[in-house]
Amino acid sequence: MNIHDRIAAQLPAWRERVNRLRREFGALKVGEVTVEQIYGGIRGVQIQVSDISYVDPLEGIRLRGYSIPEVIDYLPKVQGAEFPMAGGLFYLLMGDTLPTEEEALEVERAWYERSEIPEHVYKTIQSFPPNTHPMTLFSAAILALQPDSIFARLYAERVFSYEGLPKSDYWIYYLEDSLNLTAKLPGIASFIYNLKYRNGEIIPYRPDLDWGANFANMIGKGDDPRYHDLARLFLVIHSDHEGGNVSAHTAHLVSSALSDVYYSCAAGMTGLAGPLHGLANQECLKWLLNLLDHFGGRIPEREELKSYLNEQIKMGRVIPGYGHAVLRTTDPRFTVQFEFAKKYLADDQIFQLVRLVYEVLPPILAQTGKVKNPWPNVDAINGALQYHFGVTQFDFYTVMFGVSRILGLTAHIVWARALGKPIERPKSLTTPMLEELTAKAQPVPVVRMPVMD
Ligand code: CMX
Repeated sequence: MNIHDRIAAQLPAWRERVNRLRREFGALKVGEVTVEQIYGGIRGVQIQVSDISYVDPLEGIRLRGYSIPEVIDYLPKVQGAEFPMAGGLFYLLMGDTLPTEEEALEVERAWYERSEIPEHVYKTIQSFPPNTHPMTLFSAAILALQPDSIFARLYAERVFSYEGLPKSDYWIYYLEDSLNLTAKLPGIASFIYNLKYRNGEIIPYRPDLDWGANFANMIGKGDDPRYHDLARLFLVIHSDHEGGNVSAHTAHLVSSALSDVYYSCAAGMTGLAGPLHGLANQECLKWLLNLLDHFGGRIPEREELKSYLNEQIKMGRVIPGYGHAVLRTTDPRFTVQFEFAKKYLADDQIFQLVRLVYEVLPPILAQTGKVKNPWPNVDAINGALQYHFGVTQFDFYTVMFGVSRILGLTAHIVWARALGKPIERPKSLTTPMLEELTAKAQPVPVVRMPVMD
């Protein structure tokens, strides 16, 4: 069944489930909000529903209910590959069903057919100054595709016309836009890479390669099947991390105004470009290289590293790649890449450093008593792997993250339209209002629990 029909088949049941909850339990309270949460990044406040994925604090991400190892195990793979095709993952995220090999290949074929990039997009990218960050180019290229939005065109033409555009059909055009956009991402990302760091060539999208392998091929890694597999792994594991992270939440919010897929994903990408979110993977490799430099290009002894890290923490430095707003364990996306590295690049110096930091840093972070999650997140290893395979330009890593993350963002926003979600509009308060409220209350300070080793 193709992806459109798969969603259409699921929709009546999903709509009924959501409608029943709203109809029968609309006034039921789900939680409460504290003053600390209002000022503290609305952390932990349950403000939305995401059925695409869920981050369990102790288990990590589940994509449509499947853990990272399950996703890698169950999704179809091309012959000889260790990791799945992104087409199958896209089908799973969108269609809420594990695809057959044929269904995954159908997405891959649709991507190939839609992969041609309009000339003006290349020109847009080329028009920026040479020192522009690749994430700016990537976001701008997505916006440059916006004039092709089918949803935006049909909405403008039909919504106030006699013919009309039923709200219940919006998702169909969002899905079309999503397929059109995701099909072009390997080409856009690789053009940015080739323009900034290689010879500026445009390598055509090949019908005999899957989406991830095409990306690898188009950045000049045509002769490296192991990197093709790493690209597949990278592009599958970064695709989604439930609905509340900055990029997913932003794209969802923007699309709630019926801004199309291009506007919404470009907005999500500008959020991903922040150092506390997607940019952390470039920061992390920079940090590892500086660390190596600090020790004169050698792997430090365990005790040396310990005292260096203790000093950094005492100075209030944030160590990139460690900690998480939701996770309270080692990120399974770190683990799967760690296993890959142990198998294929155990002797790599940067990987050895990653390994040593992983052994030494968590107890130090835990001893601070304030870091809620002392364990590595996915960014603690991403860069080390790319670096090993010659993708050494670390300001490109967030673009790769973005290529993958848009698979998740589009699934969120297609389903938001399919379930008829309205425009988001939370209410804000003023500080005097809170002061007035607290004037009548007993003090209730937040108690910070020390994190145990
Ligand atoms: N190194 C040093 N201190 C850290 C730390 C780290 N890696 N992670 C958290 N802390 C500190 C915070 O700075 C904060 O200190 P203050 O109270 O003095 O401001 C304290 O510990 C409490 O923070 P937290 O509640 O544990 O973490 P948050 O939820 O506020 O922030 C995150 C989460 C990821 C932004 C933070 O851990 C961090 O900055 N990590 C490094 C950057 C990084 O790896 N980002 C990638 C995130 C991955 C993703 O987006 O999926």
